[in-house]
Amino acid sequence: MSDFQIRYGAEVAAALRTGRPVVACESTIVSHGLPRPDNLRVAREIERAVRNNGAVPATIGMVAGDIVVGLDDDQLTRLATSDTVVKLSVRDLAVAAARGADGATTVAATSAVAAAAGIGVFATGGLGGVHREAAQTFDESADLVTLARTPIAVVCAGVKSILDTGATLERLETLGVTVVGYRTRRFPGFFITDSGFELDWSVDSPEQVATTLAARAGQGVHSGAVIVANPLPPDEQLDPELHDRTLADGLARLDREGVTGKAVTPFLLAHFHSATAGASLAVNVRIILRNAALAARIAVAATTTAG
Ligand code: PSU
Ligand code: MN
Repeated sequence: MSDFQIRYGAEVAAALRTGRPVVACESTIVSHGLPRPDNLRVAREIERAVRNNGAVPATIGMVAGDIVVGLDDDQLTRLATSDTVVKLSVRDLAVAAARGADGATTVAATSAVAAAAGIGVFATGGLGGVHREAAQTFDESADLVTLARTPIAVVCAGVKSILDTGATLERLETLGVTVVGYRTRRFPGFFITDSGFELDWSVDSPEQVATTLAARAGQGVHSGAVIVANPLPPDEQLDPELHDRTLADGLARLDREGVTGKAVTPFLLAHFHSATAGASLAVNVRIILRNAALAARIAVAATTTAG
């Protein structure tokens, strides 16, 4: 019988014990955010990008009711290929464990588990946030409130462009979540380089992020997340016109097909991937791999800064 404590992959356990740099990676991207069979290949590439930049990857998910930090390849394969993997936010973790479920963790759940495991850096694609129809639906991702109370650095390409970016930035400000641009003062727009919104702060290097994290720890005043917004170079973004057209179609389909709640984000991502004949998928993969590489460099710098 499980005692429900977090399980660790052997390599991650050893790395945490010896103070080596570790980067948390999420599994919702793999199970619900990317189409099959590319998802498993990409999951492995994310881990390779972390390794190539000097850190140990800890992909987080739930296998048969156990929260696992550092899924092995069999477990990763199971979460990438099974049809019964549940999308788990923080509130779902205990009940899913009690049911012995297989689950993929969102940004919210992954960052909460990572922080509980003592991991300080997390790489993802784009955060969840305030949905465009939130004025009617109240649909705001639990990513936002969770990041407000979770001490972790999250490397992302902003919030997914399917969301209301301006409203999301306002909520992040209200919630006291630190947001810095990586080598830019423009907030990235996930599939596109520039969301059109300005940031108060930018950082120029992994070392500067590490110093920020050290300052936060030293001050002991603020314990929420630091979002490191890492834009795609303009020549690697999705064609903005194609983006806007695809988004308009996707939002209309949502409405027509009555998709709501936690199905909204996977539905819109899948719509993008099929409607752009894979162009958005290629962009999504580039986003994740770049973020994984930067997160690893930040984790390495944080180890040096702390030690
Ligand atoms: N970023 C991606 N692909 C994804 C997600 C983020 O590039 O699939 C997932 C994350 O797990 C995020 C979730 O936490 O979408 C947000 O879902 P919701 O809007 O239902 O909170
Ligand atoms: Mn939602």
